[in-house]
Amino acid sequence: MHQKLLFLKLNVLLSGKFTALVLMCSLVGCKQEANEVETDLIQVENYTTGTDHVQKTETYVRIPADNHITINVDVPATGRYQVEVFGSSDNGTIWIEDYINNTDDRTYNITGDIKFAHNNSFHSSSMFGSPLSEGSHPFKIHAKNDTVNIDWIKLTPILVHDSTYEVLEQKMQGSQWDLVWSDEFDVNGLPDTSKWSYNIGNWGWGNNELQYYTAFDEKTARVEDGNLIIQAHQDKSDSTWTSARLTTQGKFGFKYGKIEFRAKVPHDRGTWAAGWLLGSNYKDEISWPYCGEIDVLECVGYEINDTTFAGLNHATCHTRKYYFKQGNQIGSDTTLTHMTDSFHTYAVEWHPDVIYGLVDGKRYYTYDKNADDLEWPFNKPQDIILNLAIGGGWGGAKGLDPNMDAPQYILDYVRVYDLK
Ligand SMILES: [Ca+2]
Repeated sequence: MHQKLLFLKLNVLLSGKFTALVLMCSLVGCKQEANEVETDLIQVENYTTGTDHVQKTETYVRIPADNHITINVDVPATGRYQVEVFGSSDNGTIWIEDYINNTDDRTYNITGDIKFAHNNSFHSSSMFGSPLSEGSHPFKIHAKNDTVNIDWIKLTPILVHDSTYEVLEQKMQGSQWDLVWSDEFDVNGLPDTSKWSYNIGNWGWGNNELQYYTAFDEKTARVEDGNLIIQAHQDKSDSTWTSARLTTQGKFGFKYGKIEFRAKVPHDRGTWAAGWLLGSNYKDEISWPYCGEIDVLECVGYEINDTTFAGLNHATCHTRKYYFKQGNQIGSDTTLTHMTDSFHTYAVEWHPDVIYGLVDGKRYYTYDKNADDLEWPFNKPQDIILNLAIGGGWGGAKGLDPNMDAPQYILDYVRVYDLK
């Protein structure tokens, strides 16, 4: 029931955010993994294929904008990784595509844009939290905006995937809702580690989101006066954002039931608050959307009026048959008042053959079970996730409010019920 942590690499420890995580983890009794997973520098000049304009020297590869190379990378264990690149560019960035088992012809961007300082000298640049499964992966390294020179890349494990947890399966026959699991957020301080673990990093989370999710940091996630507060902050020196993403992954999986989030959401343009469910068998981008996703509370700031706080909540199910990258996801929205200054209860009733979305007890969304696993992966456990993103394909579609100052996503409780 603990997170296995693989933290001992010196270059990881040199990062302040990760040093804090290691220290806090030892305080709360997480176990550090003794067997360090070793990874080597991957010399990119040994690439297998490249587009026509790629040039190779003895020590590095020159990739013009909109070109790429493919190189095989051995991932030693399923988990989350730091992806470090040693390279240079004047105005270019790179992004890495995991091309493993790409039978769907999708784009598995596992790093977002990795930037370089504009001085054209070789240096190291990293993204954190990339989800990868064990095995040999063909990576496509893409250059964007300008030519990029790359000498090597390196993967360092941050967290090994933990798939051992308790599954709570709810009965869904009867007329009375009965509480089976909750966090009422009534003990001040860091969130309860018997219920929540942290997703960490800044790899873009599949949506080009801007924030770095930190862990064990009361600045980004704390319980205060009966509520969980997830708060985003912008570093004034380098303009980067931090926030938090909590998950029951590795602690509790849920199958069926009513799941409620009582929450206030931020109204600032550029924010994206979410309370949702993700299939417990998610382990890398290839496993999504086969694992299924049920979005219960999804509110983007630009849809919420800055004065009245009236706006929209969205409920959506993503499955291999229907999901947003195909543009055919099945969702619905509902209008609400006072979303930022008063609590509303965002809920889903998940039955073996149908999912309903509700706000304040009023049903506004239905997703029906259909033929097969591609349409209905919802007969397997799902994890609960709470996060506040900044920017990204949806939340950032209208830009960021330049005056936004430390927006808060406030949850009074998360509750799971069965029906009997
Ligand atoms: Ca509470």
